[in-house]
Amino acid sequence: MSKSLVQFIIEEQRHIPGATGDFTGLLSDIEVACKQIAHAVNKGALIGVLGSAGSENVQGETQKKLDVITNEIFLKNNEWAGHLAAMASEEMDEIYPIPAQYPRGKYLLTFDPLDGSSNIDVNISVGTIFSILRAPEGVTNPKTEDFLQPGTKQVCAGYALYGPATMLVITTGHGVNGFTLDRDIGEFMLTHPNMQIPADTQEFAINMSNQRYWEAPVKRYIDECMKGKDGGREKNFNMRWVASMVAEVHRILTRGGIFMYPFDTKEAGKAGKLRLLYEANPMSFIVEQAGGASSTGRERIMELKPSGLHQRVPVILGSKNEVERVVSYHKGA
Ligand code: P6P
Repeated sequence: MSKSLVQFIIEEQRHIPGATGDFTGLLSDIEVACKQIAHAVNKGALIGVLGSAGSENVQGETQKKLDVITNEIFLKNNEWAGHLAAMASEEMDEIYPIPAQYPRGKYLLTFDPLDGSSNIDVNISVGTIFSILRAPEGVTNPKTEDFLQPGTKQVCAGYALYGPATMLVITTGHGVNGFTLDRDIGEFMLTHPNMQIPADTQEFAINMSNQRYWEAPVKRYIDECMKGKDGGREKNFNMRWVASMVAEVHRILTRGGIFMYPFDTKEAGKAGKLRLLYEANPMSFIVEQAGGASSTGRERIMELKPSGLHQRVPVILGSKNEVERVVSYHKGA
């Protein structure tokens, strides 16, 4: 019988000097939220949760009913236990301070409750992404700027993938471990210990329809992948694009690959599509902990000082040797 997530977290906690169980409690609350989201996503049309909510989020994107429902699930499961001082979500303009009727704790939680939700109505895998930061010392009434910490300050990052199997993948800075939901007992069980990304790959993931908007280094890299051995690379490449970052990252953790949502000139003022605090940073922490790399093309994503709660950044992550090749093309440009 493999280890449950709860047992794994408690055993992990023993490595953390001075651990009070606070962090373990927070991760357990997040786990329950992901189980409830898995249920809602799995039921889909049967419980009338598909389709548009008829509203827009801070990103100006039309919200799906499940965007709103899953955001509520995350808030309700994580606001009451006293582990958090505040939360921030892709689906909310402002931060969410823990309501006065609940105790406050020392952590901050950022999350994208349903990433890739444009896929939900066509039954393609979607996911939840979360990141845990410490509130600045002594801060019990956090402001937005208390969330604006570089990715290197994360104490934990993870995602839930609602696919053929529901999985939870997490890192606390000691490697990456994957758990599969056993619906018969309602527990996430350790099935993918110590996940590692191969340093090399033959698979790239990018939205090719944006090709005319890319910068020269990205155009060069993708052109070489497309030409393979006929264009100077030592191998031929395959392409994937699920339009669900969680699914792409999980594939890369499982068999290698490079995922790119680079800077493009498609919309003025948008540095990229993906959000730093609750997409790029948590996924970068996980990828780096699995031996991969994650860059904007010019800088290590985890070292960026965030300028805003919903800041977007270019993302190039995955197999170390391919990410480093793309970075070298940017240096040479
Ligand atoms: P496009 C989903 O909306 C998301 O944020 C990521 O999960 C995904 O990788 C990307 O956007 C897809 O973007 O432009 O291909 O729809």
